[in-house]
Amino acid sequence: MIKLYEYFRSSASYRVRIALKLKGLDYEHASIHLRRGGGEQFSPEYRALNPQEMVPTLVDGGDVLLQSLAIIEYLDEKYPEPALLPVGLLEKARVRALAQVVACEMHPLNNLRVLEYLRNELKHDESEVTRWIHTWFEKGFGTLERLLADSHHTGSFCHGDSPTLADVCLVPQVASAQRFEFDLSPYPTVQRIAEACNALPAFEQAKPGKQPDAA
Ligand SMILES: N[C@@H](CCC(=O)N[C@@H](CS)C(=O)NCC(=O)O)C(=O)O
Repeated sequence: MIKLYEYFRSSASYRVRIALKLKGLDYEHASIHLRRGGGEQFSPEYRALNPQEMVPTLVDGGDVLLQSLAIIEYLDEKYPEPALLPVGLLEKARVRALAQVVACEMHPLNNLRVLEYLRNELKHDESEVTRWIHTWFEKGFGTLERLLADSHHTGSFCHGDSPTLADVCLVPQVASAQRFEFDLSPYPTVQRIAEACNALPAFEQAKPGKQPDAA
């Protein structure tokens, strides 16, 4: 049995949920509340599982896996249908690049620990923190829009007409932008693809508000 340690609002957890649901895999949900009691990710029990003190962590049998992209590629190799990466070498690289624009360049800058550091250590007020958040959304979504709008590989989804790792990363980032009231209207291709994804049951079921630990 697969067990996913996660938090409903965590976009890295959301990516793994989408992948599990696209592949039709059953899993046990384990809640790690990132805010309750100073953050359950810092408890000694959880730290023993994930020394990064972050969600998600996936446990498959006795094996512990960290990092959402590594987890998703593991699931994709172990359960190949439906494939989340295209076949060709260049096509795979394109999908991974789109996923990494989100996972490496956008998401880490607006992570909870970064925002808490801006607030609590550097004493920025909420308007400055919002400016920070929106700055990195603007850079990242601008990049994604150009990469998606300008490529003949883009179809109903980020790459062709079925969801890939790129869509699995894009949708949680769009949800996060909406939560932080960032205007997505300058990014019509991003919005169109997110809507196409959210029309699929796997994406719908993976939404933060649908999770057992949703506030
Ligand atoms: N690169 C990691 C990022 C994981 C991550 O940033 N998780 C966030 C939630 S989305 C977290 O646990 N934050 C806890 C904290 O900042 O204290 C992955 O893709 O799994």
